[in-house]
Amino acid sequence: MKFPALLRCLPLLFIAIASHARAEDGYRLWLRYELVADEPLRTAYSQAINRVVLATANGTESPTTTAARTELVAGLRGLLGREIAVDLTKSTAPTLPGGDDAYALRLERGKPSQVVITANRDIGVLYGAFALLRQIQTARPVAQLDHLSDAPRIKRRLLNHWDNLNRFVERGAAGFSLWNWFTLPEVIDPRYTDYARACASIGLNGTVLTNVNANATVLTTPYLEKVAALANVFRPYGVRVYLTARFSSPKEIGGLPTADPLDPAVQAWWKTKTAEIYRYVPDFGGFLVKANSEGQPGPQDYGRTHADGANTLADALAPHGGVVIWRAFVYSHEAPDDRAKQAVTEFGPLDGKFRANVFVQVKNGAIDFMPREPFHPLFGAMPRTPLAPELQIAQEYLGGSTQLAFLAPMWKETLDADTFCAGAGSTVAHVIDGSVDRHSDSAIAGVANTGTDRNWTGHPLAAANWFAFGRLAWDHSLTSAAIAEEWTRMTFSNETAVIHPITEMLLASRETVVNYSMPLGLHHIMAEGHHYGPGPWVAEAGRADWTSVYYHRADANGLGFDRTATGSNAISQYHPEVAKIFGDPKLCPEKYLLWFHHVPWDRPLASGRPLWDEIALHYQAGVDEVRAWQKSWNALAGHIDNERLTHVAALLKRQESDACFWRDGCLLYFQTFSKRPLPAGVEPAYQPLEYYRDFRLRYYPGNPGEK
Ligand code: BDP
Repeated sequence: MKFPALLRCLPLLFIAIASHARAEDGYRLWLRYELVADEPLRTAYSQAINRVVLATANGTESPTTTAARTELVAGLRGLLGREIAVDLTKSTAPTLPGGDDAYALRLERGKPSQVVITANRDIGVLYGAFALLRQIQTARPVAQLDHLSDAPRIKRRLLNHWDNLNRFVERGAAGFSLWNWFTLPEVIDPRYTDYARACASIGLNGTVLTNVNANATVLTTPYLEKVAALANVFRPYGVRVYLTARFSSPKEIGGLPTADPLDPAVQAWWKTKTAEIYRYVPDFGGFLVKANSEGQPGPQDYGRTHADGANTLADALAPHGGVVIWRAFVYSHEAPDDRAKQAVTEFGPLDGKFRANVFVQVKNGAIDFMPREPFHPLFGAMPRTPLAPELQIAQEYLGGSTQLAFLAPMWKETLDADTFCAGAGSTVAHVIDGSVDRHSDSAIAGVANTGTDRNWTGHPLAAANWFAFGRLAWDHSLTSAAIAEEWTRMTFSNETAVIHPITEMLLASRETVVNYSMPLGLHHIMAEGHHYGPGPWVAEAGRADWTSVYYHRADANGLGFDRTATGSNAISQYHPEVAKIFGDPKLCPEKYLLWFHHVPWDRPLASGRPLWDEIALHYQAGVDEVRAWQKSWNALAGHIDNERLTHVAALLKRQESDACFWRDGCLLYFQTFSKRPLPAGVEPAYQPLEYYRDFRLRYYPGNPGEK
């Protein structure tokens, strides 16, 4: 090639290199559709799938069947390297069990052989399409395609975005909000479609676009136009839009003198506003409300109850088929009682007082998304009210988008916990899927970890949490291991040398974070404001229950919050079967020990070692585990792309130093009470206590207190 010709090619070459470099930037998430590497398997799939038939109730094209076809054509082209026709037909099969979202796959080994996806509604076909692609992506045997059928256990599977209208994401560490409110509704970022595809691929079917610390502006007409534009993009993917409703909206944007939920003018305002929303978004899901919590307005401002507030909104939504999701995350610094008890105290008596289209949304634990919490006692305490668990995908207290913490094991711990509310086996999962109390509607929410970062979630491995939330929302009986493996295969490779180390790290990671931050039931000992690092010394904050000393209660005698009858008696809020176990320090699982008990420093634990030694060894174990991951991660060189390899390696380095910071800060501080030496095997701190105590971490993303 002559020189000038080469020059002419340079831009092209650059694009080629650039696009290669971007090939594994994480944007495609788990929907990568790379050519199946195992040739015999690819051939077997190619022979089996000559055509895909979408069999729907009426056999006609819709935006949803088009989405399914587009996904299948592109996905199969990538996976099998072939163009495969996707046709539509009217289903003659009987209705599938499992409702609107159910699907069934059938492999018809004729000539040529084909796969038929049957569903009750078009959205089921889309879920079936993603299931077919997932089978191939995870290298399952072809025969499994036959009679593969599924249906979700929970009806409303929602992401909650804590996104502000100025695009700041509260507790979000992966960039700005995905929603570009300023350029909507004219500019439709293709990313909105990819967001909906990602959600649908894991079965999510709703999204609350705005922060629970709500801004009434989103309910004004110009913003409803923007909301409608997003809803239009999401609709073919079965993702319905919900909004947070600021309780004082009738005053703030409605010009009324009050927001009293029993005031007829206020009720009329909500009815008119809701009707307007449905004109823009005919399938609008409903309102999520944080009221009388952390300074947010609410019905109690007018001497009314949470039920009064929720019911006013519920009455406005009912004619349109919408729901209210009312949060139970309430605690008041005026109430002298243990913060862990306040939700049950306030909401328990309201059971039976909510309209039929109201959910009460309950965080997995009674404090606040700690690395480990026992299940929230409200699960099992409100049989007449459908409860929606609120899980946090964003790792507010588990290292944000900087540290690895795969959360499926944490969520499973809550979902599998037995409340005993209707006898043994009344697990949280069965309470929330409606089976224990026979509720016909059910919901689950995950606080999203997405943002404008190219890879959506900041940490390349944090996408596993978005994926895991969707998969568990669909089927809470899936194991963490199965989810981790699926995600790893889809996101990285089907090579054993890749699957094993990554799934091992994922599955261990949450416990590792617990070990180096808040082991043995310690909780809420993080730094104030950003919540990223340690702050066991925090003794003064806006309110007592924002301090750490309120929670760990360290003194010369020991450590931990006595929540038994001799203390706050929070255990009495659990069913007696559960209270018996949590309330007895000998029976209480050690992982919850300091949550429920104040334990002397020298009391021997199960290992025979005294509490102090055990705590110190947990902190050290956390650090050691991160170091072990660094080794196994680095061994992936050559097996995975360099881009993600180096990005995660760098993040793990940071995680190791953060883990040491947690260990050193906490142990030095607690040592001022225990007055005991570090046991053998625990490394001495790098710095004196003052260094950790005085350290100021600036501009941690997502911290609403520091903008
Ligand atoms: C806490 C967060 C705060 C949220 C609050 C909530 O620190 O930013 O607004 O929960 O859930 O975890 O309302």
